[in-house]
Amino acid sequence: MDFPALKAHLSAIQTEAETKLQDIADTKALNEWRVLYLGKKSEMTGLSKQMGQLEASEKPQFGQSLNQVRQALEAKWNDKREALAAAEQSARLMAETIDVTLPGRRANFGAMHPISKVIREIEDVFLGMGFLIADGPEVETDKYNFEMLNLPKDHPARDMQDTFYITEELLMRTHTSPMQVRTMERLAPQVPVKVLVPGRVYRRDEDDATHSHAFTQIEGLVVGEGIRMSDLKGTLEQFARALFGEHQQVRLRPSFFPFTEPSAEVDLICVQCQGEGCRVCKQTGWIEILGSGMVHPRVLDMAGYDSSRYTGFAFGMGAERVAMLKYGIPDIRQFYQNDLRLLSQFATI
Ligand code: 2U9
Repeated sequence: MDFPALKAHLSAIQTEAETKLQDIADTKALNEWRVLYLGKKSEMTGLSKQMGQLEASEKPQFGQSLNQVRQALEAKWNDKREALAAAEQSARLMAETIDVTLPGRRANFGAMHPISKVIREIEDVFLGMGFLIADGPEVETDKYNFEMLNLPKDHPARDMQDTFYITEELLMRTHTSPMQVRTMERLAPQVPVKVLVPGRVYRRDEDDATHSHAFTQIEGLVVGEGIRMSDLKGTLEQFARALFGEHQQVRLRPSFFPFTEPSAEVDLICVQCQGEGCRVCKQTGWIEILGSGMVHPRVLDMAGYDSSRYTGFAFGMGAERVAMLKYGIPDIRQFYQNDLRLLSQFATI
């Protein structure tokens, strides 16, 4: 090729390169463009190799033209690169835009289970009266679950029909009382003993609306010098008023438990009809909520408290029963089904 032909070729390359550059819309295509028009194997590099064919006087001129075109294309490439980078950045910013005026999405908070709620509330009442709270094993020994509570070997409560046995000696506790025994043993001969024991207990019962083979008991025990039945009544009255309202009264009815003597069932004024008489209280105006009594002297002696010097009272209740009465829940099984429609009603926020 002679000088004019080479110059024409160079100009054609420049025109083509500039036209193609206009249509480029992304970085990848821009890089390919650079390789094609400015790279080692580009037509322009090919042209510079043909410079040898020119006259000596033409060479510098053509060399200058080559440089000008190369610089011009480099400059355009650079402008395009900056323009593309700016466009890509603003596209990214648009895509990441957050509308800070949108209302927040409410998090799905859990709620405390009604049984836990009742336990906490009752714990608070007794903590306020100076009780300590204790918990202990659900798998117990025959000794602590029965023997130490004056339930001798032939007692019907020990029957296979009523108790989940693991071995002859080990069983699922049928009440939380073993923990009161353990607390007495730990503290003896120190007085007073004032302890509240909430916890899960197990009985071989048929499940129905008011019974469960596993439920939650809350038991209390006070031991000291001069502890009397009136202390029992006053303490339980305090509890009843804190949970069910200042108007509450407690009524004691004679009963029997092997570990207390005398024993009493404790009634409250019906929470449904306030004593008028309704279906809940079977028209009596009262509902049973606790069992209680003065600790049997044999139980005190076995646990290390001289029964000729010390006396005590004890009581027990089912947390489920308290929750059923307090929240108007008609069936104990609802506590264990974990239906969110029930549970969410106990949310505090
Ligand atoms: C010791 C001494 C005495 C705890 C007591 C009851 C009466 C009672 C039941 C109520 C409903 C259990 O949940 S329930 O089925 N409890 O009636 N419990 S006196 O007496 C004790 C405990 C421990 C050392």
